[in-house]
Amino acid sequence: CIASASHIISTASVCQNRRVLLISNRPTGRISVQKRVQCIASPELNTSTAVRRSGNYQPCIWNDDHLLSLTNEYTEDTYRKKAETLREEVRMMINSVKNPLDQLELVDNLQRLGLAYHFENEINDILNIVHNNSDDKWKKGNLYATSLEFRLLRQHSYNVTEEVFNSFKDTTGGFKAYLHDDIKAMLGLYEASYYGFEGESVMEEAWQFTSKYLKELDTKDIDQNIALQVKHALDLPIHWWIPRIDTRWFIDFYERREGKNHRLLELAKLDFNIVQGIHQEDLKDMIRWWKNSGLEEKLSFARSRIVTSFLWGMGMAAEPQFAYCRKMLTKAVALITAIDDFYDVYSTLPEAELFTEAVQSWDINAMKQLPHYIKICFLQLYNSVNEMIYDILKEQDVDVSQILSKTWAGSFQAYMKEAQWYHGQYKPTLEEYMKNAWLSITGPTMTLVSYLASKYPITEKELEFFESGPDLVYWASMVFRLQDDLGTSSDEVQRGDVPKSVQCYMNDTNCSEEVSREHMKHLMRQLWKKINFYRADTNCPLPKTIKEMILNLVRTSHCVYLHGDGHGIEGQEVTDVLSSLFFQSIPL
Ligand code: LA6
Ligand code: MN
Ligand code: MN
Ligand code: MN
Ligand code: MN
Repeated sequence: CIASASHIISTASVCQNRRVLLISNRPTGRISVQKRVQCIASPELNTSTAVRRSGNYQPCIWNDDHLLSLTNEYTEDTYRKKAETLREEVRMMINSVKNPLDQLELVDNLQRLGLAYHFENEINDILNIVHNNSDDKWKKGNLYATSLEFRLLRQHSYNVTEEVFNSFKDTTGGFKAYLHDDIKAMLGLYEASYYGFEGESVMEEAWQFTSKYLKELDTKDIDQNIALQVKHALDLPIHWWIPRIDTRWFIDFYERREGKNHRLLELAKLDFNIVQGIHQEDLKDMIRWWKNSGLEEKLSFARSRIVTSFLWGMGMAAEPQFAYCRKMLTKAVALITAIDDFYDVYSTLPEAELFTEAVQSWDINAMKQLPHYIKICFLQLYNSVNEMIYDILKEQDVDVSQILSKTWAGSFQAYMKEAQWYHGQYKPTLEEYMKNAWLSITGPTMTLVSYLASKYPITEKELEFFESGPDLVYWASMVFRLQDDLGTSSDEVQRGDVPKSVQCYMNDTNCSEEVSREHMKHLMRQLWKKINFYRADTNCPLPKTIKEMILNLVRTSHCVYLHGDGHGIEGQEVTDVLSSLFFQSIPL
């Protein structure tokens, strides 16, 4: 129930707390230096005798040299030209479609085929026309059409009410039972229900009604294309997939369709391959950077995950023009992954304290106090972040050093808190845990990096927005954390770590792990309603694309952790996804 979500994760108390964590000025200068010297003298800092855990992480499964040797014919100009010609043909086709339902289906297809970024004007024109159309004959009594229109308009932040579904409900208030005969409509309503806001009871009921139906559906006797669609939708709704993973799936799906448009399909495949060629070059850059950093060899205890790190960067910013953004995000994730293992697995508590202080001071002089083995990691972080600060100062004349270093420090302060809890064998309640865990998942850092590295003109208003600890980032981070815990906490707790959300809730309520996991899934869906709301909020100064990147961070977490710990353990499912996204082109 919704009440339990707000009860367990109280917004007000968390909001107050997070402001402090984000912007507090930590002691600097002489006082902390003295403290560090004391720490060095303590026996716990003896790096050779400390008791250390192991993450038991395997080496990265990708072979760097092989990946660096890849070449891609789709980076050639001939394909670009071919795509340009096809794009103009498709544009003419789009403009020739006049029936509202056909127009909406076309918009949906364009988006799911990964082509929306070429046709933004056309799509906006169609949605405007449909939204302002007072004639509703085309959708009256048609749940499929009504759901499609609702989903697309909500996705694009139009003001639409859940009341459009009232005519599909019977006198007792439930959805009409005969709707069961129409799988396509049920699927449509299911997908639409993920765009609900908090307190929208029709939307909640739509989800209950359709998800139960789809889960129980016997797919043996139905059209196999629809069966595939149902499975894909139950894995994740459209709203929660990383667009590009959905696109790779949808291209195959669309190809099997009866009434497909061959031009559209041809363009989708070609565009996918061209963009893949761009991503491959970005990824190769990142592999070279990571190899060159030497951190894989130097930090033997840490995960070396440059390819999956790139998945996060690509997941947040896939479009060709965001190469810099993708790369900055990839670097951030690769470093966060390694430093997270330092805090969670390898370091002693005093070592972790020194590292946290060093990042807080953002001072190269702090390096000399650090245990030797982690210096190289600190310096890589320091240089990478400063390099970004430099690029932005050079290109935009804006100094982002304060906000960026403080936000990074905020993530590590939250890591530190978890380390203290672990070493003190403290078991937080779920509420207490989440007050810290939305920061320790590094959502604020990742979203700030995406904004700063997007190359959009940086404005004071937007910087203030990020500094204020915005709700959009907060709720996105909450879902990201819950999803990470669902994917990783079994191993974490076994190896020795703080209880994560799943375990905290078990401690709080004495429930089984299974019940707790179901509760977390329930919470994630409820919290997405807040994300939907704050994304549509007109007070948010961020460009639409940046808001989309914030949502994409959450979506990437859903995809990476769909079948367990795709980031740390790199199971077959994630490996297959990575191959299909980055290494296998689609045969034309
Ligand atoms: C999560 O690992 C981790 F380190 C990541 C890099 C993935 C999520 C973070 C991003 C995208 P783990 P913990 C920056 O599950 O200790 O160990 O916070 O994270 O649960
Ligand atoms: Mn490797
Ligand atoms: Mn960890
Ligand atoms: Mn951690
Ligand atoms: Mn985790």
